[in-house]
Amino acid sequence: MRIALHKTCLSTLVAVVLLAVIAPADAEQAEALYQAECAACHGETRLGGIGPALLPGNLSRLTPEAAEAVIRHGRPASQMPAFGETLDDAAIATLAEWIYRPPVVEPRWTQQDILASQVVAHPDGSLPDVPLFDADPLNLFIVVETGDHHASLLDGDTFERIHRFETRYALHGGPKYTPDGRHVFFGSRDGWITKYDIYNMEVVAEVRAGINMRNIAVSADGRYVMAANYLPHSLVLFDAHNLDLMKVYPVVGEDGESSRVSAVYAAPPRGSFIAALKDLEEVWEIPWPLPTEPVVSTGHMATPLEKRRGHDTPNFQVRRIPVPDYLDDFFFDLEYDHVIGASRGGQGGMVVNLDSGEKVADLPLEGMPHLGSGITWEHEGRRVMATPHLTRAAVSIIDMTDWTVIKTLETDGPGFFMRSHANSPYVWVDVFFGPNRDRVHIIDKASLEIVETLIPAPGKTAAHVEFDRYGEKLLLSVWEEEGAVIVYDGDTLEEEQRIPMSKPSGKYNVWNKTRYEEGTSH
Ligand code: DHE
Repeated sequence: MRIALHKTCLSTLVAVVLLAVIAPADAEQAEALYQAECAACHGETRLGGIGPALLPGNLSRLTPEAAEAVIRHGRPASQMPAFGETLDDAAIATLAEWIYRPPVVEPRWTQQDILASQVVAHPDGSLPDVPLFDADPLNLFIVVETGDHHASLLDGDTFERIHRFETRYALHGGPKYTPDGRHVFFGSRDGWITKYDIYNMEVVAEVRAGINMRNIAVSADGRYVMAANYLPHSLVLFDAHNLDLMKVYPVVGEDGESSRVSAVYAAPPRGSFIAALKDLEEVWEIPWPLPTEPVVSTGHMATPLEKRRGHDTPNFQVRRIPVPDYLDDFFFDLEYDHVIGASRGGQGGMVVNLDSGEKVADLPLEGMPHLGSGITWEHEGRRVMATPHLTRAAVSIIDMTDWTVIKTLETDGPGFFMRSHANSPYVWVDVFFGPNRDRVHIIDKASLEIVETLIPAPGKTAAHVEFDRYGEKLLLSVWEEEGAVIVYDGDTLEEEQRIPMSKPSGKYNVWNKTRYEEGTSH
């Protein structure tokens, strides 16, 4: 299996450049230091333990300078101690440099490792079925706080914090709810899947699916969880009840070449998981069993299917859909007929029909469209989709009936996340990168113009919005260590409340996610 340590983000690139200029540390000395000071928590082979994995691919979000600071000062609200008083500067620098080096022995994560990692604190069905709080269980928000690796459960009507709990290190991607909204699954970059019982405010089960994971998806009936990994090159299927391992899918092409998985999503109208692959020109579709009895109603997206669409692939088997390019970042139309993908080079996109496998359109989108953040709405009788770009100060708006770009809006810098709600007249897009990262643009869905630019906290990154179930109020993150979540009125755009949080990233409303509401991520 080919294990590639791909450098996809800026901080990793910085790490690589620094490695080239720092005098190489003595490997043996570094290894000995690591074993003496770090291995007890981070694992003898750097795969992680109480602490996160310390491998180059897992450290892509951390600059070497930040790694040095963490070693020196520790991490507040975690078990990471400050080594500044026991190690001298040279030893700290040696360790900080060494953890970005690829390990001599290729890291492995086998089926046995997955099985051995599973912890079931409260077996499914063992906790009470009634929420321990009064809030509307369908209007709750989960807020991920990446500063000190916690998550908060917020009442979506009063915005009071109901519970705050520790999460695994570096959660990434949206947490995924069961259709009744009772349970939520989190995925961490280190491969951990955590199942949390919202009603009882308890972590009920955990399992580690891989070493470097992208994201997870939950089937529309809430019975299965699929994990997408970069390392190893695999998809891993679990029974959602207690996170029991069901199947490991090595991601290998017909020619034997293996691939990282870009991401996996549930496609409820197809009754299947759809995974895009980063190093193979294929999309994989893996069907889950069609329900034999009515499922809990969760809006139009979970209507039980009567028959499989476009194929007769047996349950849990892989249907390979060849595509004309590698898919990095992608999105679906409302019916899940098409996948809209960005090409690996980030200089364009394409639309592929998931039934026929044919490319139906090219998208002339330069500057790394961030299609994973795309949203859609109805505009003058047509469905349009909009996407920010990661390397271009623009938002592109596309007519989904003929896949033409109907408008390119200039912004104050490249953005990361877009959000709206079926009941809101506005789309919110952040300016995530560059000097204007404290700005958020508000686009009018009817005129397709930017009508307002907010600066909620001057000099501080403002990003990622999520609406409440009614589309009336919304939450925006001040994405800083000593940050906050701001509550806005969705119509007047007035700030109503500021809740202090530790580098809050994504916010996820139970109703919007379980109903697959328009304007939010799924
Ligand atoms: Fe993400 C979602 C990929 C960097 C924060 N990000 C996703 C998803 C994908 C993705 C495929 C959808 C998964 C899902 O929700 O199930 N992200 C990538 C990248 O390829 C990229 C550019 C590089 C990488 O390092 O992986 C990347 N992402 C980042 C960040 O740097 C962010 C800003 C900070 C962080 O915590 O890593 C970041 N990504 C997020 C968040 C979501 C996300 C908060 C969920 C958004 C949502 O609203 O659903």
